[in-house]
Amino acid sequence: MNSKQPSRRGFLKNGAALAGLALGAMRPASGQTPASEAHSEEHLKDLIAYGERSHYVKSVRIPVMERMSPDDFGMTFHVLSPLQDSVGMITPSSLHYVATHRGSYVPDINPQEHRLMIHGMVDRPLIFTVEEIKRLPFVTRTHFLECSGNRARATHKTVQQTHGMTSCSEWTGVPLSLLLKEAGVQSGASFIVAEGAETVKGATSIPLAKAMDDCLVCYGQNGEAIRPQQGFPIRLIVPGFEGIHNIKYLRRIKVVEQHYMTYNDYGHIAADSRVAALNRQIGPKSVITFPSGEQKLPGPGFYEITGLAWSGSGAIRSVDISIDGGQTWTPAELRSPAYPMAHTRFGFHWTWDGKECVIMSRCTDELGTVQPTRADVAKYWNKPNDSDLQVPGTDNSVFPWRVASDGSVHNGLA
Ligand SMILES: Nc1nc2c(c(=O)[nH]1)N[C@H]1C(S)=C(S)[C@@H](COP(=O)(O)O)O[C@H]1N2
Ligand SMILES: [Mo]
Repeated sequence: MNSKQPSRRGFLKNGAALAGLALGAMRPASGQTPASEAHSEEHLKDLIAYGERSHYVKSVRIPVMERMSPDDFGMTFHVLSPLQDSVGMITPSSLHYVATHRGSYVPDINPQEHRLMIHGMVDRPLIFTVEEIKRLPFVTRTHFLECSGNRARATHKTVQQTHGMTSCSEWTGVPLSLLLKEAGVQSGASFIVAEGAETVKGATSIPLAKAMDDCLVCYGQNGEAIRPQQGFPIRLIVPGFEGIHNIKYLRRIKVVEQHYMTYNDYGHIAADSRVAALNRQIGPKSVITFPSGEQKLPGPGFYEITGLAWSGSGAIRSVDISIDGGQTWTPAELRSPAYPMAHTRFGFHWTWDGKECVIMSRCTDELGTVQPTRADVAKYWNKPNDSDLQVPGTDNSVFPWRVASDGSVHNGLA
């Protein structure tokens, strides 16, 4: 534990500030309704078969500000995960962000009819059923996904709006390398093109080295089948690469000699190799989820600043917090396992003095790469560092929350 932070024992001894809270919590619960009155027999049967959260819990996904979902055609555009309510490091599947389906509805795929074809520059082109994929040796790994559209604007109010296009799940599936070795990749191949099964196909080019390294063909998400919005029955997971590479409804992998300009790559790949590289692998990024925009601190006193950190290049090594707008930094504690290419939860003891301040987090990954400031990012792309900085690559800059003296929390870019 960092020496500048109060020790946990000291914190418990100084529990007086929280005594009022504890008393309230110990009062016997009243007004409980017997289950039989609250639910019909039908509903009770459903609940026994498949659980649901308490109706007191209201946390929900919302569409991005810039475009409504469902739209006039009943289609879903980008839908944001409620990071302000998140705890731990796993996003519940029902609250995972959803990327636009590129002009298609979420496909309703019968897993018995679905096939995955591997062809192109291989010795033995193969077609797998989902059952055949499930018979193969599998791994379970925790990885985040993030859309390149996940960028904070001054108009955004909450962390759901500034950062909600990232989520983290426990994924289960077969290493793609195993399937490719089974097919026998021919010499001269350097990329794969992966394609989804929708009307408008999601397709993407991925370097063969990445495909053979840690990509997974997944059928499991958080202990059950992948949800339709996340790619049922199978999806590709490309750990640490921009979300668009993680092809849902995966139905075809073609091994090819060079990068293919696919539907998805168009607009995401630039002539500038720096842009192309940044579009693939996501840099170290973090955000404070509490206290965050539109939350309110009831008054001065003890709080735990908490949030999430992740990197496309490996595990998170450390997170620092600033409570003075980035002038000084103090280490936070990692409060979850720090898996490679996974959300990592951090926490930081903070006693708020009731004065206006700007809080921010900054992470460092296992390569030693430090999350850049907005000024760094603006300078790198040769753009003015104004409140609506829009960079060509994934924006992983340090993000500020302004805590006003009345305890209300606001977007620090506004
Ligand atoms: N088949 C298919 N796969 C896809 C997409 C798509 O439209 N179709 N969108 C991609 C984009 S842009 C992102 S950011 C991720 C998002 O995954 P999610 O919707 O499960 O969060 O899926 C990618 N895979
Ligand atoms: Mo995306």
